[in-house]
Amino acid sequence: MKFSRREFLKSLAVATAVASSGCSLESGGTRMQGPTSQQDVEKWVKGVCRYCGTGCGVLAGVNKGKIVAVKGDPDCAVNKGKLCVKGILLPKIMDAKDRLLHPLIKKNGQFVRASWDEALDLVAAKFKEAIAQYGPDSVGYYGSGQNTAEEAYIANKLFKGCIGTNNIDGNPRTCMASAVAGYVSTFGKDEPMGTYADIEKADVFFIIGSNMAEAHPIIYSRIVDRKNSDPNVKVIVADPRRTRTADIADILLQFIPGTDLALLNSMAYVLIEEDLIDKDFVAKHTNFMQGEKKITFEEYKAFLADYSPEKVAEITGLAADQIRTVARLFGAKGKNTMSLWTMGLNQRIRGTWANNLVHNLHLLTGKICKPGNTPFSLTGQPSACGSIREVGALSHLLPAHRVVTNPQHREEVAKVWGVDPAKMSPKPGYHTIELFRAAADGKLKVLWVICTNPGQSIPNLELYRKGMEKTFLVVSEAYHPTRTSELADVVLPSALWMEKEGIYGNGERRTQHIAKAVEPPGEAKPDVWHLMEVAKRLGFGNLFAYKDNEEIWEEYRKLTIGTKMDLPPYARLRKEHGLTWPVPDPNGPDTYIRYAAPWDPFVKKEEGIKFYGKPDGRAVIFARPHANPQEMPDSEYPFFLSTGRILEHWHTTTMTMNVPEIKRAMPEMYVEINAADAEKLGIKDGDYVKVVSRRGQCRLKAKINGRGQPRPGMVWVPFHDTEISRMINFVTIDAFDDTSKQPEYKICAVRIEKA
Ligand SMILES: Nc1nc2c(c(=O)[nH]1)N[C@H]1C(S)=C(S)[C@@H](COP(=O)(O)OP(=O)(O)OC[C@H]3O[C@@H](n4cnc5c(=O)[nH]c(N)nc54)[C@H](O)[C@@H]3O)O[C@H]1N2
Ligand SMILES: Nc1nc2c(c(=O)[nH]1)N[C@H]1C(S)=C(S)[C@@H](COP(=O)(O)OP(=O)(O)OC[C@H]3O[C@@H](n4cnc5c(=O)[nH]c(N)nc54)[C@H](O)[C@@H]3O)O[C@H]1N2
Ligand code: SF4
Ligand SMILES: [Mo]
Repeated sequence: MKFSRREFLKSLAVATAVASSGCSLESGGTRMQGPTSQQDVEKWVKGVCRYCGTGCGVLAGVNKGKIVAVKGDPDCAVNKGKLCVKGILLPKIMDAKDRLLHPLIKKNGQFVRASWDEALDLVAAKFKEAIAQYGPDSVGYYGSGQNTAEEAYIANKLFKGCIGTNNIDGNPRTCMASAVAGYVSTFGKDEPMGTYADIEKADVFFIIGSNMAEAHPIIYSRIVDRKNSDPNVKVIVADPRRTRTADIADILLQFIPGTDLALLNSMAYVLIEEDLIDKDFVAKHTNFMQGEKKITFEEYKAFLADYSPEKVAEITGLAADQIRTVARLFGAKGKNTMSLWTMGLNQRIRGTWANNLVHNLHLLTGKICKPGNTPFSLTGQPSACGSIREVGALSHLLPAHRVVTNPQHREEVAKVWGVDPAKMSPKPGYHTIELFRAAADGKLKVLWVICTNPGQSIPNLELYRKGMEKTFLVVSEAYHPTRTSELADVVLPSALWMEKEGIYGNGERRTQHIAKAVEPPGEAKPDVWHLMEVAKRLGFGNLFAYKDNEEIWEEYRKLTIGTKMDLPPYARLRKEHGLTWPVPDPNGPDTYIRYAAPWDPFVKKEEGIKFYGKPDGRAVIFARPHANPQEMPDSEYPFFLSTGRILEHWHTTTMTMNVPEIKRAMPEMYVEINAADAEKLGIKDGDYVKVVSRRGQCRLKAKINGRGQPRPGMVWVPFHDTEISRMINFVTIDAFDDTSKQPEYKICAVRIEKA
């Protein structure tokens, strides 16, 4: 099947939005020019797109101190000059009328303008007061995969090193935590072994729980190009909802939500039954485990007996033949297979296990650590890897994949930070749901939120918004009001993308530098400055006496040396167009594939492949049973609700609703209903309906046969809308995965009522 450029553009919904914005589309399809003609540009400044984890390199065109155009960086290996609609329209987010220009303090329920000193003194006083009265664990921090690495590093050092609390978590908990737990449990180390360059080498794509056509459009465009280049390339899409991504699928597995684990185990069953496994690889490079217990291959095989395609057909709603066909494609000898997944697997109470089971398929077939063969978890935010997973800015982590519970790790970090290791807490801090629950329970006295909007994006909002109101809430934001800043006691104006310098690390281990191109408006300042000014006022000024971002980075880089996550020097990042770590020789090459010679500098030629994250160098194939989601449909709440995103918008839309072309194209969110269900309920496209759960409700327009089509019994809502009556997180559930602590945004039970 050939998929034309025209169809591709249609599938991305870029054509309409871009046409109305006056941008021009070149023949390359996604290669577009910014809103202004190039003659108006005085200089082009190198950066990275502000939005998704794809990490497209950009060049920002500056004229008279403003960013007037953005184009794809032709020298960035990720996108080679291409950008999607959000990237191209970035200049429009900069001068929006709701940019916050000066600090605000809430007095008697009203925000009033304050000076920086007044605001920062108040923040520091509240921190001091709470710490003195209730101890360091009465304060907390909630950060973001959209922070720069420097920002996250400084926050981590301030809270974990100086204040002495591990209550520092962030939105990657809602996003990547299950991927982290999956990589760490299977391979002993976080982050993918492959890179995007595997796309051009793969013959079979297994895309599960990812709508990359809308969420990672440039990666998707590379898969479209690969498919067009070779008629033998096969694409399998596994998603309970038919999405734009499925437009290029040879096989679409539209199973019952939450049944992935059964499907993945059944694929393993078929691989073994049909002798599609690589026995040599399995013997040399893997162990089998059930929980903490080592098991034999025979015991693993016995575990899989419950997952014959016939049995799993019943669980998943698929046909047994479909499962066999997909397993055969996945395991085909001599073919390269790449799996890609995102939130459909991660945002689940069995998210970690679902990740393990994808890794299993690659380990059983030996389709791993070779070009085109890789289990690749797509990262959502532009620097969830670079700033959170690598910097260790979650409540259980320390820099360079260290953990707070390990005394040696604390000691190593304390030494570089210049703090007393005895002051660092050995106990993991509150993870996201615990953090907001502690606020609701009155245990958390002060919470600082930077570069994220939890007042809209965390689940079960009714409860947690009340918590945010109760606690002393400090919000560093570029825009105001947002659904979080409206609940704040102090709002600090932040410099936005390219109004400050910083490092982002994308989903393929690529570290990239964003240069400062323009001054921030009004009194807005970089978040790193907010943090260091408060650190000074708390008496830690001597530990934060950095001259510039480069000094912060070089201190952090010390913590990566010798960890096999060695990061490159700042000076090099400024000049080059991204490097994929490890880069152990500061002037040497970057790393295409980890754990494998000849690419990984830590694996000897004679070793071939070595999973060095594990003491015995072997990865784990886990026996993990299928289990139902937390909340299953019943007679009162008969539908599965799932939630996610659409191409045009970014999360809570503080940025994308400021782009007139996008706002016009997508002004309001909706609920997708399967056509047969809608007919039964007497609902027509465009009718308003209520989506009601045990926790709350929304009133939304019904969308039938739109760009996403859920299977019968399932409805789907984008979480972008800021109007209270359409904010779907009043409806979602706050159940979370035991291991990763990631919430189950993808599944809860609802009923649909006519409204
Ligand atoms: N345009 C745009 N792009 C973005 C973002 C954005 O806001 N806007 N955000 C970025 C971020 S932070 C993230 S995390 C990524 C997310 O990227 P994705 O995960 O690709 O996007 P989602 O729409 O959240 O969910 C993906 C799919 O999961 C499916 N799904 C639901 N339930 C199940 C299930 O039980 N099993 C399986 N297998 N699939 C299921 C949904 O039907 C949906 O199509 O996108 C990134 N890119
Ligand atoms: N129902 C449902 N809910 C979800 C999800 C889902 O699939 N379904 N997905 C979850 C996932 S994967 C994610 S990643 C989260 C994302 O959720 P959030 O992180 O809460 O959403 P964003 O809109 O990205 O918030 C970023 C905020 O930072 C501000 N900002 C932008 N640049 C800067 C800056 O340089 N400095 C500062 N200080 N502020 C800045 C923006 O204006 C915006 O308010 O949502 C989660 N919530
Ligand atoms: S694919 Fe992602 S990183 Fe690339 S331009 Fe679009 S939003 Fe930006
Ligand atoms: Mo995310």
